Amino acid sequence: MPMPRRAAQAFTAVLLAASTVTALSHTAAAADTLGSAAAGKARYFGAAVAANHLGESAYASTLDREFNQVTPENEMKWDATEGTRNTFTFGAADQIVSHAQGLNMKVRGHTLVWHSQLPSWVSGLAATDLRSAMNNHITQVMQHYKGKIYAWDVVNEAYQDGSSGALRSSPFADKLGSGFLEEAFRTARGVDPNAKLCYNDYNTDGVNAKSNAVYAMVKDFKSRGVPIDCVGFQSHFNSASPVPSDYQANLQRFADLGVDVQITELDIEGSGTAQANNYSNVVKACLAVTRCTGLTVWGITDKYSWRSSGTPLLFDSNYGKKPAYDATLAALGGSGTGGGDGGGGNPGGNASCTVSFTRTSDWNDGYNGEVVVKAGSAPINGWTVTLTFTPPQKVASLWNGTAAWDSSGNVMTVRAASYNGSLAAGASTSFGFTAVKNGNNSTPALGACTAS
Ligand code: 9MR
Repeated sequence: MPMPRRAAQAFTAVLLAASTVTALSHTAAAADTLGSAAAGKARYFGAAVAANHLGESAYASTLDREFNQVTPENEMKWDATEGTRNTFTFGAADQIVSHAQGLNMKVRGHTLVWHSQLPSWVSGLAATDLRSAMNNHITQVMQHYKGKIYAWDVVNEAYQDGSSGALRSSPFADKLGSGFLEEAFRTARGVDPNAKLCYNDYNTDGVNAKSNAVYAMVKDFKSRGVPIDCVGFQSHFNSASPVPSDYQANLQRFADLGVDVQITELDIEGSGTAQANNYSNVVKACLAVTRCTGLTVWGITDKYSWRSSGTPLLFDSNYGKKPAYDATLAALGGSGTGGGDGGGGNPGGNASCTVSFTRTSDWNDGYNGEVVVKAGSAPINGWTVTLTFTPPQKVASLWNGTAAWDSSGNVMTVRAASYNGSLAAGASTSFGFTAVKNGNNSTPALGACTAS
């Protein structure tokens, strides 16, 4: 039950006597971020980053806190680096690289040879000229970043979707034939022998005609000594393109060819428990494959996702951690989200819950909030709810739940208390808190409920 209003007011008055009101708990365990948890499993956990958002403090602080690898989302592509022939512009990409280097984050170079985001001057060239333009582009860009990039997507998305197993039509394939792939990789090795050289594609995440074609290419390269070190699986998932049931087996068969594999552009449309479970499965598949060396999500916040309306990422538009975040951290063996299901998932597989928020009382510089948690159509053993507060608002006390705070001090993750986590199907419980407004009267953003 909520604290009686009079008691809450008295409590608040005491707190206000002190000059600063601090939040309940900021305890940080060792592996309580994606990057540190992944490092504990000898992996990296990265994000695609856009240079033009680095000046936004919540964006940068989330990046800096959670991730230990970055991929420039657009800044290293051909149109960004060589829009005019032999005039190279690296400003935006340099910004990302120096940000990453300052924090010891790995950088994946994306991408050297791709049919998309290709300036029209390239598409207009005849074969001989195109070959020298391609090799010059690879050489100049890799030279500029030599020693700073752990892996390059040397060639991106060269194969067709569907059952043909053929190369897609592109200026490179059409004019140079399939040999352009080999040539690109050989040129790249000559420029920076220490960078890992990767092939990267989408719709190759399960065993299918397209991934079979990539598999055959890698096998051929390996047998003939053409340099290739890694294969990136983009892993853009939604209901039309779900996480394949043979995802892990597919990663493993590539690894067995003697290349590393990485999840390079992970995003999964959806929300709540379903999205969380999908993320968890992807992470577990990577961890189960020894040569799966890391995962990169294709963006930090849903706000800036290339498919924002599908809310495919781990942080919501206010940088609040989503259930998918908690599930990803748990699958990585992280400990920041507390007890929960210990990463084991819920036994029934269909546990779910919903939440609603009410301001039960309100006064000059404070209010009491109540969150009702209701189990879905199956019984649940625990629940987690995230509330994001607008600073300088602070929570002064909480009852009927256990709170943990993120490092910004604005995102409160509440788990069930020892006595109100188990709910019968359709049953409800509630927790409450007293917030001190500190001049800001916003209502906190309520995240989805995660059940276990
Ligand atoms: O996220 C990128 C988006 O901002 C660009 O507009 C788009 C242009 O093609 O590219 C997006 O990134 C793509 C990546 O470079 C390659 N794989 C598919 C990604 C999503 O479209």
